[in-house]
Order: sequence, then structure tokens, then C-alpha cells
Amino acid sequence: MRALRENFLWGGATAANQFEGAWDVDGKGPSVSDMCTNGTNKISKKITTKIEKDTFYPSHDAIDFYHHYKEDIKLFAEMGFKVFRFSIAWTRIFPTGMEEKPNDAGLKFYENVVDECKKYNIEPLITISHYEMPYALVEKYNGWYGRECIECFERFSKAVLDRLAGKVKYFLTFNEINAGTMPMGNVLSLGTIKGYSGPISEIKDNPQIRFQALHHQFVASAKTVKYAHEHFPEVKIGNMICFITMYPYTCNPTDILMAQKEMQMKNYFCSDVQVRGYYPAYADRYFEENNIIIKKEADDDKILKEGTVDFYTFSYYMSNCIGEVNDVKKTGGNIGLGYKNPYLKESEWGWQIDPKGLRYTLNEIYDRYQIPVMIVENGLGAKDKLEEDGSIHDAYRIDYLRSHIEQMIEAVKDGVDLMGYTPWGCIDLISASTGEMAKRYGFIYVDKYDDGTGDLSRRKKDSFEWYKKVIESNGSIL
Ligand code: BGP
Repeated sequence: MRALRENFLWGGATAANQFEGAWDVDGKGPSVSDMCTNGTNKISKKITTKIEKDTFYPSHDAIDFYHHYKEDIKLFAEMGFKVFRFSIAWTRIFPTGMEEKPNDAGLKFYENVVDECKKYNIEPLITISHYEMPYALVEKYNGWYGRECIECFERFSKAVLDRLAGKVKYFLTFNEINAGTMPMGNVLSLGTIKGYSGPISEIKDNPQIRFQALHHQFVASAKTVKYAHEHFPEVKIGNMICFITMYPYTCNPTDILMAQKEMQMKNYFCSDVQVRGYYPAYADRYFEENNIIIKKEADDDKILKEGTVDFYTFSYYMSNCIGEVNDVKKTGGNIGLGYKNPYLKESEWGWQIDPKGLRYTLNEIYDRYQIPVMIVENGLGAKDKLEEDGSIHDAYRIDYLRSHIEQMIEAVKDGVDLMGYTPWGCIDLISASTGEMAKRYGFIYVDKYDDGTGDLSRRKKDSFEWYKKVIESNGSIL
């Protein structure tokens, strides 16, 4: 039977705006995430149109990786990481997104991070854009709705590749690009929020704007892939999908069809474009029924064809159910909407925990695309307790990860070509959906709290030693 690759990429994943802090240091400009205040699992975060005094913005200081990167990467190395996923803050490189020349201090910071990883033989995996864009582009173009952003992004991604591709093998273009197919994508993913100030959940959704903006991201992504292939043949460049597996609530054929449609437009649409290089046929009907008309330029289809990705990556946290039934409770998750699955438990944030769903999903993805796959996010957001002696006993996190790794190995036995696994938030960081610090994922605890207090010291949780053994044994000791 097949087993995990010998050089399987074990590691962890992060994103710039959720952990770097130093939001206005060394020439950095404000990004969309820098305008977001924090919420809770019940209250949405808000976006402001200017930085307001006496308001708490969680991204501004975060866990200050910017000044702690050496200490943090040393801890990752101690766990035995083979890969470290992080993203580039666009506004460190181009503060407004519209400058002609990149800010060297920004590029230098990421070069230092890369060098530090290399020192320990950790392979960097760089997400070029993870849920943020320069706020100036929101004001000027209404985010990705403006076609001009393609050119701005090209300048940015070229600057990143030109500086780092000699040292870095793996890149991803946009984090969870399919967030743009859902109303939640308005803010963090697409920046299509012009003139808006209020809770994110109240932002008026406009699918025409969202899908047009998404088209611009597709073109920008394909142009980046093409550039990487032409100039750095040794680089592998992938896409990144937020996969929320949808099950039919019952075996009623109506439910089966609903689940299929949901899987197509929410989970597969973006990767069909990015892996195959063209819009899938099923999208036509969806666009027609939702009065969506995609404005394309003459070369767009050609660019999409020429810029297909080398490998497929995704985040996996939960599954959901969909069906006609009205008498079952809806799940309360921030990003997934559907019906509660009576066979599954859920996290405190309403995300349904489904390890077998990961095996199912890996099989579905690999069958569809037949290119290497990587799980670049997975994990349990939980409230950890810091004991008086400084220890953190997170057995629930170990259970979650163990059960998912078990199923991931089953999928490899099923035949899936899996490159690696990077659990989300390997060091505690700020939640993307709520802006909370209290929702922790890490193997490393950071002394930082939702009121902004904390001395930023780092401590190993129980899961730290556990994950170290998992990596050492290449997944045979769980
Ligand atoms: C994904 C994002 C990450 C991340 C993770 C966990 O959707 O790519 O940025 O934060 O989800 O979500 P949350 O932080 O909301 O718990």
C-alpha cells in the first residue's frame, strides 16, 4: 500500500496580517485588515474607513512576529518543521499598491525570514496574498472590482518573485480565493467595500461585483503563474481553496442535487478555473440565474489557459450539510452555513469536526485534478488555559489533529498524491473571521489577549512535543 512520501512536508501555516504586527513600521501602508476591529464568536468584526483613535485594531501589533521571527522560527525548527507557510503583506512592498518601485525594507524583511528558515533547512511556502490588499486600492478602485488591480498585483507579485524565487521553491497566489464566491468574500478577500463602515455581516452583498472582482483575481493569479514559469522554472506555484465539504442532508435526490450544486460553485469553481484553465460549463447557468455578466478582455481566456497551477492546496476545517429540510438547526460557524450533522461534534465556534470528511475530500480533489495536493490549513480553534506553572494542556487539539492525520494517511493509501500538511496557526495568532486572540490554534502559546495586554512571551503547549514526535516518525507515531 502507498505511504506518505519520505520527504513529506510537515510544518505549519500563518498569514502576515494575523501575526506580524508592526503594521506601520519600515514604510508599511495600511491594508484592509488593518482597518478591521475585533469581534467575538457572536459579534462580527467591523471595518472602519479610517483608523480611529482609541479603537483596538488586532492586526496592528498582533503577536509581533516582525520582531520575534528568529525566536519563532527556532521553535518551529525544534519541532522539526520541513516547511513553513507565511504570506507577504502587500503594503510592506507597495504601501498604497500604486507605487512604481517596491519598498526595499519590506522585501528585506521577507528575505531575512526566508534566510532564517533556510538556516534550519525549513522550506518556505509563500502565500503571495492572504486576505488583504492595500486600503488605498479599496478607496481608489473598490478593491478587486477595479480591473486596475491586476496591474498593481502584477507589480507586487513580480517584485516578490524577483527577490525571493532564487531561494524559495513553493508559492501560492491567493489564499482561499473561493471566499470570493461567498458573501463573506466582500471584505477580506476582494476588498469590494467602498464607502462602507459597519459590521461585516451587514455589508450589502452584490454577486455581480463579487464575481467580476473574482475574475480579475483569476487573471492576476494566472499572470503571476505564467511569469513564475517563464522566469523561474524550478519554482512550483499553486492555488489555495477554502474547502467546506457539503453533504446532502438526506438521500432525497433533491438534497443530493443541492449538495452537488453547492460543491460546484463554492468548492470547485475557482480551482476548475485555476487548474484546468477555463470557466466550467456549470457556471453559465449559475451566472444566468443570478444575473451575473462577467466582463472579460480579449486576452483573458488565453491568459487563464497559460497560467494553470502546478499543485492544488486547500484549507480544511469542517463539513456541512445542505437539503430541503427546515426543521433542523443551522450550523453557527462564521464561514460555513448549512445544517447540523447529527453524527458530528462541533467546535465552540460551530465548526463541525469531521476527520473522515478530510479523507473523502482528498479523494474527490485528487480524482478531479490528478496533480499533487497539499493540506495547507487544518486545526482546532479553542480557548487554551495557561496554568500557573506556565504549562498548557491542549489534549483536545492533539485529538483533533491526530484524527485528521490518520484520515490523511488513509487518503494517501487510497492513492492521493499528497505533498504535505501545514496545520493552521502553528503559533497562536489572530482569528481571520472574528479578529479574536482567544481563538487559538498553536503548538506555541503567545502571551497576548483580546484587550491588547500580554508580554508576548512564547510557551510550548503539550501539543508541541506531540507534533515533534509525529514529524520525527513521519506520521507513524500519533
Ligand atoms: C482560514 C484562513 C485563515 C485562518 C483560518 C482559521 O479561512 O485562511 O486566515 O485564520 O481560516 O479561521 P479563524 O481564524 O477565523 O478561526
